[in-house]
Amino acid sequence: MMKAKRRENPTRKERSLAMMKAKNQLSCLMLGLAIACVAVPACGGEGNLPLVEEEGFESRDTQSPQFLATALPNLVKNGNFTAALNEWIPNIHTGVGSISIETITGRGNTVKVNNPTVMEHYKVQIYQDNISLTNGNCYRISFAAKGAEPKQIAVGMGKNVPDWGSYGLWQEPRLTADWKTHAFYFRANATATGTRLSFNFGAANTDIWLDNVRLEDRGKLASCP
Ligand SMILES: [Ca+2]
Repeated sequence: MMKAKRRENPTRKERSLAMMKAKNQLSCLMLGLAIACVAVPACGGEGNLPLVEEEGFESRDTQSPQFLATALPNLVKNGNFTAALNEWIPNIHTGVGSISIETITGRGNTVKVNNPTVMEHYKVQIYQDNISLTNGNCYRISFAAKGAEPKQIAVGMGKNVPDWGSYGLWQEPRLTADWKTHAFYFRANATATGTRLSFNFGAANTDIWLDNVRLEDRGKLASCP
């Protein structure tokens, strides 16, 4: 008798759980595109890993496109360095050190940076300019890298002219001796075309390898992880 009554009259907790579930499902439906569900942790579900900062998760990073309804275009040209350094601009302020292409089994071309001395991050860099940004949109930058020693590099998106002001991205990940993918999200603070996406190695006096640079525009997400 009690059991039958319980089934007909769910407890407050059960009602609350059912409502939360329905709400989440409705949220996902309303969001429509799988990309939106991926980026909203409330959508939950088996396939939707919470995409907070993903530093060091190469397997997750390479899987991430499967969560999207359609693969988003890579705003970075020649991000895999298939065409060597085409589209990229190496910039070594001191004239000491080197930036070159090294071919590695399984990765094809990668960028190899040698920097013998510690200086400011920006003094040894490779960058790509004039990537269009839309004010308020959420962007995801990811790249694979490793260092001969565990050193910090910096990745930024800023103006391509003085005062080099930031468009919302400046991160200083610490590299490891193994290849890892580092991923960060940022919300563009202006609509701009005169941009510079830069990888900065000046503070890392070691050898560093860089590959598979991707920049995706995730659009107007309420939450930019
Ligand atoms: Ca490559």
